[in-house]
Amino acid sequence: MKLYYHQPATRWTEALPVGNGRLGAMIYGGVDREELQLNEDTVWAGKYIDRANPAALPALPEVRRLLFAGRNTEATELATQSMLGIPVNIESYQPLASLIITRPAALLTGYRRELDLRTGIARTTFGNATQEVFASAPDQVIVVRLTGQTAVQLHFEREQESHPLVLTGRLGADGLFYRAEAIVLPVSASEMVILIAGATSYVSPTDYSADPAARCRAVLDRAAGKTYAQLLATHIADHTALFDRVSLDLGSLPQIPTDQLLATGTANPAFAALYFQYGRYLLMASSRPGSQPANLQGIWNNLIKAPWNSDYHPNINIQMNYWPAEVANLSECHQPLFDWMTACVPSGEHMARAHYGARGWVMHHVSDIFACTAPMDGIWGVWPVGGAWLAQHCWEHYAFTNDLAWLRRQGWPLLKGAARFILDFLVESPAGQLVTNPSHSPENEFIKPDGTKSKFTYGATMDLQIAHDLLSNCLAAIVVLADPAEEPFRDELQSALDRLAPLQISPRTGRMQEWIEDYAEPEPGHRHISHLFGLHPGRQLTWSKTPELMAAAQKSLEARLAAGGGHTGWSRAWIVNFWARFGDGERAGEHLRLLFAKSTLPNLFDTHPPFQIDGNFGGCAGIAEMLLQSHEGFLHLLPALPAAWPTGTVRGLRARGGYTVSIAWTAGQLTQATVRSDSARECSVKYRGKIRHWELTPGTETSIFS
Ligand code: FUC
Repeated sequence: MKLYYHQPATRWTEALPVGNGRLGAMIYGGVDREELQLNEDTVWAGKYIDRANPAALPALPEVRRLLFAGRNTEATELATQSMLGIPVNIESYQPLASLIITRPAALLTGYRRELDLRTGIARTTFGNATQEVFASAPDQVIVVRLTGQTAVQLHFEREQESHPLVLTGRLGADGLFYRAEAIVLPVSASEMVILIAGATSYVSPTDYSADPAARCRAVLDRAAGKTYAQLLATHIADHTALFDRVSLDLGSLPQIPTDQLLATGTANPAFAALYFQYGRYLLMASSRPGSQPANLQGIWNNLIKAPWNSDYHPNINIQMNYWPAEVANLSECHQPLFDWMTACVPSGEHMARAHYGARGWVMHHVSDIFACTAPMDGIWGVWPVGGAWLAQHCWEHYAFTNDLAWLRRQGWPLLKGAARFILDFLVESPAGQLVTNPSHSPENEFIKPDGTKSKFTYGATMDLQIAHDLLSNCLAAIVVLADPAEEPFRDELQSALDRLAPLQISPRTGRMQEWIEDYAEPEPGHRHISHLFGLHPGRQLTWSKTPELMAAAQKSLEARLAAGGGHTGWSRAWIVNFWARFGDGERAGEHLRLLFAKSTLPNLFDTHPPFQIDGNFGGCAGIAEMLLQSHEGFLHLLPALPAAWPTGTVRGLRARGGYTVSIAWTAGQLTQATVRSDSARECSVKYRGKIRHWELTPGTETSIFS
């Protein structure tokens, strides 16, 4: 469970990440000049802006009429003029600073740098010098210990400027204040401990009143009162308490450095186990209770203007970040997503009223820590179902944890607000069915029979699947909430669900239709495979309940792949999850290998290109999905095991219903499985087509199939 190298990083994508959810560092492992590139998750330019466009609501009926009449080009023009947020762009998540350590050049003999995923410690050794770095979640500082080194000098750098051990600034004329501060605790002539703190004035999307200096001082004072051994022990206890919940053994890797392994060893099944655990590590490092949710780069960004602003993209990317959270037994790492969603609700309610005259809260395809909920960027931003998709995570969190108190307090208000918006937003189509209008199949384009191209439509398949998912999840939530006051709302949900436009199979191609009409596509290998949402991450499509739609969905995926699909890291990772849900271990495994071979950087970060962390998380979730599924109301063991993984053991995966599951197999055959339930007294388990029922004692591990 280590990444290691025989040379320092020369590029940022070779450096090794540590993080405590809020603070992160990319460690180059330099000898004479070391750089710890630092991030703090609220160092984000911009502020809350009321982006509501007063022209939007008056234009809505006409935009809808034009789209229903097939006048997509005119609808696009009108919506581009009147329905986008003002202004139309957000600003970038930024680096905090870099801590530069200069030391007399040493020989590179015996040089090694490594990241130990199990302990969360990045260690560099050369000659008799060592450097250890970790980001402590309990102590909220980054800790560096240097031994065997003298005449070490430290300074901060930001935007090519050098600063002493306190660096302060402001993100633009009226943006957040930020501060990085380091203190040095000499231990001996050749040993020192450096504590690094970072903070901004950010409190919430609209409150920037915190004092970064006081914040840094508080954590530094507290940490400086502890010895290195105490800081280390607290960190390791915290880190391993999460990390050690799951183990995955798919064999052993050759003892070669990670860059060589990436070049020659990704077909080894044990590489998938390393990638899986790295995904868990990255989620722990970029999303912890109290932090912001993981953005497009987790928390690691060295650019003042990052690709896509390193933002939150709720049309796949931020959701993908959280796909492993529950199944990979890191449920508390999911919490920052919910807190951010809750913080976005006031802005989302305002936008729902202002742009659509609707109740509830809306979110479009771009957001930030300032609760941006407006349609952004361009016409493809007029996609008002991002919040509805995000709300799926609330139901999943409940389904995996059975945490009814959490559902009442936070999950249900989010779900209900998202559903209220969708209920009001749905309109009757000319065919008399409920559809979204306006709508997109995210970022994809179609060709109309008259040869014109458009992105803008009504009732795109993904919207219908998201609406189905949200309304069904709300109905399920109402059952467990058992609150008679929700009965009128339940009726509203049910009648909308009954009237939703159905999913369609193209008579022309036999594929799942991506749009309400059977359009042709200019880019048939498009990276978004949105019309398969109901397969994954949704649960609408399964072989047992919807075999025809499943067969059509499989044809859609095959057509995407035949046209070169899966060329971005996250797209490839989604494909792994799709094949796992189809129960096709061979193709899931094949695309996993392609993810490793084509979309993985030297430090095992996923590349879009460029670096984007969603593929790491999507790949991690896909590996879990190959070993255990639970979306059909039963545990499904080894639903998509590739022949290339003949023997293995996984311990500690989580399943819906509050189960913890361990599975062992040999020569492709299940040899042992155990289930422990939090509270349920029984479970249904499927293996190779047979479902069996088992009685359980809550809190006790029960062997099944043995
Ligand atoms: C969506 C994707 C892009 C990229 C961006 C951050 O817009 O279509 O590929 O991942 O998010």
